[in-house]
Amino acid sequence: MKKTVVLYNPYAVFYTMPLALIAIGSYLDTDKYKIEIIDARIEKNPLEKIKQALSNNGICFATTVLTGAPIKDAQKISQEVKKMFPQIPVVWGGWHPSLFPEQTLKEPSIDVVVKGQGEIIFKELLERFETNTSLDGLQGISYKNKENQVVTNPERTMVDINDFPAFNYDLIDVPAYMKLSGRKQLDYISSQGCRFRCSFCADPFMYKRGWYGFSAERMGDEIEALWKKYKFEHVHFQDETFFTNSKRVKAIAEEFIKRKLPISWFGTMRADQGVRLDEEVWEICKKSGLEKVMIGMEAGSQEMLDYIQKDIKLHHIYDSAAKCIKYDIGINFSIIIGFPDESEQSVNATLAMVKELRKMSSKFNMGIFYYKPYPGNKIADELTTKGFKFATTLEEWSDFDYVSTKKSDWLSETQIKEIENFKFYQQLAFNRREIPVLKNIAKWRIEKKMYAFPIERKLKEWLMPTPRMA
Ligand code: B12
Ligand code: SF4
Repeated sequence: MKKTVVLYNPYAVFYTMPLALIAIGSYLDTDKYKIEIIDARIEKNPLEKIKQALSNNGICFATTVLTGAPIKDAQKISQEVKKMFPQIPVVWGGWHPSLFPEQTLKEPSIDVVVKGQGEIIFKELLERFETNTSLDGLQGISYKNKENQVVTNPERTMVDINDFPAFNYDLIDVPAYMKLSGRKQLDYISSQGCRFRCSFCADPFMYKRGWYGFSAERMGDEIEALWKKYKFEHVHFQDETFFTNSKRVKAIAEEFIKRKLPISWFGTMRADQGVRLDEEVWEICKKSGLEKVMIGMEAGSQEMLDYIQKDIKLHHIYDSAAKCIKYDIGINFSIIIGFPDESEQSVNATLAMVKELRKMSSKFNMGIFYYKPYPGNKIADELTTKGFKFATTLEEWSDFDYVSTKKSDWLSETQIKEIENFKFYQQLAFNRREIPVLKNIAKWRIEKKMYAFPIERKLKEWLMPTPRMA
């Protein structure tokens, strides 16, 4: 009889497909295991489903955990599972536990933490559970031994993701995600890791600046087969840096064209990558359906870009924006304000650049976030030596909110108030679907920095409250 492995996705506000769980589930032998992905965003009563699944020869309960609110849900569910099935091991994997394995294991219900790329480690872990063998020496995990002491095994080196089988999307209810996200979209991850070294980002710690991407041919085969099955209209590449290898990008676009796939697609791009991309590649990408890219602009002052080791120049951002306009491609820019000791001039320069970019195209959107120190990088190390106190428990990390508008350690209340007004009015001023008279008032407000009596803002917020992100 097959053993049941439950893979749990904690509650979150967006409906992206649970790719991490699909990745580790697809690597397991389905002749040996019944794999049940249970997603709190989809199931009405996830705990009941978990109970039913684990009652059927359950061998392991595993969950993927991002920092912030998902911790709360994952912790609560792990405690319930441990209460119901004390003999079944509880495993945590993903970004948060990989960065904080020892802290995570302080939670009594968690037995094992898988660090970094999980496919091979998880398969080997299950084999140890099945044969009831000690976890001694299993690379890439931290765990509690029989004496309840935390043991940290050596790290595992990342392997080429081309060695892994195709994602088995049958493990999830694909149409349910499409319905909830409001678009017939397929989430797909074509590469893992990132070669860059931005000093605020956890990726260099997680994947040690390694990067592997699927071959274009493999992606052509997989995406065509998936399209025949699900007839999606858009592919959202969830990679950290999709445009890392321009030859690969060109070949992928050619695969889509060759197979006549009637799809649009989205990918993540660094501003310098956009500048290095040949005109021919831009053209082919557009022809193959490239609809939008996401560019981590981060800051609008060279001083800050250098401080965060973004390794780009301001003109790269404008030059990539110009290319996107030329080929009628949208951009979601991501901006971070309030880095440690960031000067008022730097903050103002960033806001001014956001305004300039917004004026360039109605297809440009701006996501403006406040810097929140997060370990696993150079800035955090520097802050630690200066005495900055990071969260030390799962409970504290579960309250961590990357997108909070309430607090920033390096911005005054007045600055935050102005930035919040700016965020609201730049949306209103440049969104295509807004009422013209409101757009004009908003343009005047951001130009003059006149944010007194923000009645339009209050009205909009009352009519359309924004959902909390974490
Ligand atoms: C999709 C996504 C989301 C989805 C989450 C979907 C879900 N499952 O619930 C949504 C939109 C909800 C989301 C939200 C956020 N996200 Co997000 N997100 C991503 C994204 C783009 C893709 C994740 C993914 O599926 N990757 C593909 C899989 C295959 O890779 P993986 O996750 O690394 O998984 C591998 C290993 O980690 C491991 N593994 C993972 N889980 C498990 C579980 C087990 C049991 C095992 C054994 C192994 C294992 O094995 C996997 C295969 O090798 C990543 C960037 C990226 N490319 O990874 C950012 C990323 C994870 N997000 C990030 C951030 C900052 C956020 C937000 C804070 C953004 C914001 N401003 O709001 C929020 C907040 C999260 C929250 N607190 O609610 C950061 C890191 C966050 C962190 N430290 O936890 C990332 C890395 C982006 C970045 N570079 O900054 N996100
Ligand atoms: S911010 Fe982007 S480019 Fe920089 S290290 Fe992180 S994933 Fe790579």
